[in-house]
Amino acid sequence: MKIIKLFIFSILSFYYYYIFWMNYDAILSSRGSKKYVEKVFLLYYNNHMKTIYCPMGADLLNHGHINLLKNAKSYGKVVVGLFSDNVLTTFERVPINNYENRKKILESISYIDEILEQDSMDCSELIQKLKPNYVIHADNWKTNEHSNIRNNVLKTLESFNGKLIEIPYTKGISTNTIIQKILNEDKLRNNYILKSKKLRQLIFSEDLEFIMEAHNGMSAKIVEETGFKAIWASGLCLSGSLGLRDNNEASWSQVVDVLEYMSNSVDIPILVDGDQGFGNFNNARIFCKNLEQRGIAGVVFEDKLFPKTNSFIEVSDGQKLADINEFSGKIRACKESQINPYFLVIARLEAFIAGYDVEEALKRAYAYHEAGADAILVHSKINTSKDIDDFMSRWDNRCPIIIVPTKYHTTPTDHFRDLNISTVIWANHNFRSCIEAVRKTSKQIYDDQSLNNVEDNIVTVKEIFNYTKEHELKDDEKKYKV
Ligand code: SPV
Ligand code: MG
Repeated sequence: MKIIKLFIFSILSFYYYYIFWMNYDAILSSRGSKKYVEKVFLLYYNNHMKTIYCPMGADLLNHGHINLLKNAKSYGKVVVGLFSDNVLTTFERVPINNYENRKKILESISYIDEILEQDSMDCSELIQKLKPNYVIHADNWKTNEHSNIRNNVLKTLESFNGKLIEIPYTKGISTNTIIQKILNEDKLRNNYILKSKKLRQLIFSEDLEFIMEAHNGMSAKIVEETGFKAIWASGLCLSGSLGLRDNNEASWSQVVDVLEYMSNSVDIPILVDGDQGFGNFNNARIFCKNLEQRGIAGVVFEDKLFPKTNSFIEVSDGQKLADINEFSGKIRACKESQINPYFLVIARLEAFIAGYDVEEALKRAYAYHEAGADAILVHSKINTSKDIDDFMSRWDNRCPIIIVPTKYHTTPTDHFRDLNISTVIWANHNFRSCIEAVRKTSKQIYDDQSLNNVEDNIVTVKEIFNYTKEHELKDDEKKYKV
């Protein structure tokens, strides 16, 4: 027995002597006995602790990584196989933090003892080299696209009796989830910018373009579904649908409330009829700010006085125009305060409506363009295109011209093309057709005291569900409802 003990003691002594000798220089180069003890302890630790290998990308570190590393540390010495930039690029995307950055961040984590660069998604090579006692990984690779890598790990571990420990995957905080959140936020912001960009492209395009009226969320959806590239949120129709006069009876915030429903209902841009801006330059720019915040693409302001009167209503002493300088200041204030660089502020000429000639209209158009208006809307209430023809024969095309041919609807559309008009607004026809349809249906049911004669002439209830995407809520209920 004594001999056996002596034998074991000699072997151990030789072993420690060997470690000491192999690391002689390193130990002697450290000064002080504390350092010496630390070094010897470290050598002992490195040679006796179990080795844990954790492969990871650690691009955006989150508490899922920390949880895994803490777990690994409880088993022994933790070696991280940190994927090289090449590996991350091939299996996911160009890393947000490059290898050097990722390594530096990991080096500050006390759960990690060593970091090795791993130049392949497959872990077998490093496992063969390290012969770790354990590989620790989150359990989601059992079922995701990395299951084949897991199988290789198991096979390699088998050859030297190593073990795979899988810890529950920390849900909802992966690098991809974080990136998706950032992208979604960006998408939201860009979506608003994009809508203005789309409207700008439409108005500045070489071709004659068309914008269709809508007055609430549902009519906006239908306009989009039809194929129109943009929506006119008509002041007349929006206030009319609220049962109000087109005399600024709806406050600007009530208008904004309806616009929010419309904007949330569609992906195509909305051009808003901003009347005369609900007051002075300050009221107009506050209105613009609220439009921008709701993803409205642009606004048209008319050079009249508050409260405005619809252009087709005869006023006893005539429609009154705003002072040209006051209105120019309003346009300038809105242009200078916009945040979305593509947001459009369009000046609407009411000179023809108020009985002025083409000279007055042109003078104002130049001034408003000079003040920063992106385009000019020329309005007319006569039943031929004469006002527009006169204006266009003198206009030097310094910015696009938009028209609203409600009263001169018999003019062929090709004529507007020939005039080099940029955009035509079909300003109120959906709302007028709604009134006609509602009137007919109401009357039929009232007269018949029955629904039987209307059923075939109106949409089904299911069509309402289709427009409001009931099926999506059903899918979400499966996902979220307990
Ligand atoms: C609107 O649609 O509200 C308009 C165009 O401003 S018009 O009614 O023709 O004045
Ligand atoms: Mg209007």
